[in-house]
Amino acid sequence: MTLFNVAIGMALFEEVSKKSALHPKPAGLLLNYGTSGFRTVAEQLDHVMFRMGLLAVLRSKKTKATIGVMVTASHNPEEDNGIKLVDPMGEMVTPTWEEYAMQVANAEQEALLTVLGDIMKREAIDINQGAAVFIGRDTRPSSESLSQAVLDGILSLAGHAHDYGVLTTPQLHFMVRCENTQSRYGNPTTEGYYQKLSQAFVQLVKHAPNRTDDQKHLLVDGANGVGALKLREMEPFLQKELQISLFNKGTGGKLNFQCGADYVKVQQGPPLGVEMLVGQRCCSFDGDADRIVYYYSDSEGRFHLLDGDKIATLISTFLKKLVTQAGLDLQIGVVQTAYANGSSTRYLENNMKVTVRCVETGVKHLHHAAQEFDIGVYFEANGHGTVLFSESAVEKIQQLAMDSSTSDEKKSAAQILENTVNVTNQAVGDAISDMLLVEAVLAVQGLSLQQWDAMYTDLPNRQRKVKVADKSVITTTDAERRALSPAGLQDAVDALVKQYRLSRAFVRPSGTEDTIRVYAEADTQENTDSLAHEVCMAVYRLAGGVGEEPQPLC
Ligand code: G16
Repeated sequence: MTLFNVAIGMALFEEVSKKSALHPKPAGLLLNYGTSGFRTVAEQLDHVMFRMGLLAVLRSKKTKATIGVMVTASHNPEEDNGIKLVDPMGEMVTPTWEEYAMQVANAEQEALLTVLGDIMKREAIDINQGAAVFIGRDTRPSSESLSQAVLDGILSLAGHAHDYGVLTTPQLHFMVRCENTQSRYGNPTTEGYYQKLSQAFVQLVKHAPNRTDDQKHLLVDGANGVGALKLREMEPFLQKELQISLFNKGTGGKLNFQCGADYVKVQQGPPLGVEMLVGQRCCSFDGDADRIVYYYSDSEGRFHLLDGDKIATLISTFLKKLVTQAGLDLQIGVVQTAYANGSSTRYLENNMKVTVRCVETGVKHLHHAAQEFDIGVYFEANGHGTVLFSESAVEKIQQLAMDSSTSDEKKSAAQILENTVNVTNQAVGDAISDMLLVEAVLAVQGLSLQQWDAMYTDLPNRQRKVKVADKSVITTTDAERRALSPAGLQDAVDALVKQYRLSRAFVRPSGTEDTIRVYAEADTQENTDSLAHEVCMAVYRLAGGVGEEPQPLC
């Protein structure tokens, strides 16, 4: 290092030291970089935000690319908040840097500069390298001041910041990807996002010219979050090809409270505030619009949920048909987690004959696994997912779409595939993009919601939570399908599962909430609920349950 560099480094670190005193860390507070970043009550996060601003600058210097920082706690209640770091292609930050994030966030005040210096040394970061960071935030009351703390962190290390203000999480991921591909992926503006996705959507629905107004009509529950705002902004770009009735717009109700994708998925019932008619197509976003689930109620008042598994099945079936019709040699794979309904996995493997992989919970794991296919469809059952098209797959599709010597049938399939690529936010799961994709797939195939639902029948399933003193006592293996500790827990789960037909259950610590999650499925809802309750009791007894014992569902 030259003397000049040392001088610059010292001046910067002096500034960091001065500014970090304005964002002090509560002594002894330790936080985990969980499934999707740091997440806890907003009051505990100011120092984390400032420090993630610093880390984002280092990551930007290291990658020589623009990095993203999103202030959101997604599906969590309004009083929580959190932060997600976004890598250059719009994907979640790489695991080594999650480790650094924890070291930086958890360093006591006086140790912060040493920790930063160590990371710079280990990663051979050049202090003179420029740095750029994009910031976005959701609509939580705490998000504005927390994103200001991120900005302070970036500026104190002399990084260049572009603060987009309120954005959906997937929009921020999109901006980062656009910027780092020199706009080949799209323009890094909200308008660029609306234009790219809606143009592709409008092209796709041209293949379904006779859609009625009813078929164009969709009810959307915005979870009282940013998705509602952004969907309103996007509507004019859709040229009336989608007519949206928007509920839970954030004008009165509380974020994610009795509404939104997580609520609908877990409760297996409609959100508050949506006026559904029999058979009407409805969907719910979550608080930062990175998840979506569909649903309707039938003439007997029964609620039907079409979750991430059903979305993955719909999309992969569509893609497989098109790839075959186009005569392209592209391998399609579907990536799921342990939460995937057993029926969906069986349908994909046995009927659709596509490769299915199961990975740990967390988009970062799914995204990575999906990259191994020419076309990788990944969805968590909770509605978080997207489709990844490899560069060579996109090239083959584009060439065929322009090939004047090919048959009309092949060309048309390739053109539909090309627009499918463009309507998809390949950076990350995106409720708005997924909604447009599902709407287009239904339209092009002339499928009703009921026909989609009938592709396979979900096994009854139940998700529950158990509060324990220390969630880290539960560790898991085999894509979180088996518990390694505490001793005896997995044996207890195995013994319970054996008592039911078509049954399966697992337990895992949540990476976004302070709780243990329990999943069960079996032949009937009654048996599923009974199994889920017994597994909750086993967790409570063997993993240090606190508070009231889990109660059976009535
Ligand atoms: C985040 C992750 C998802 C994960 C969910 C729940 O979603 O991005 O991949 O499924 O948390 O994780 P856990 O069960 O570990 O709490 P979101 O929408 O909250 O960002």
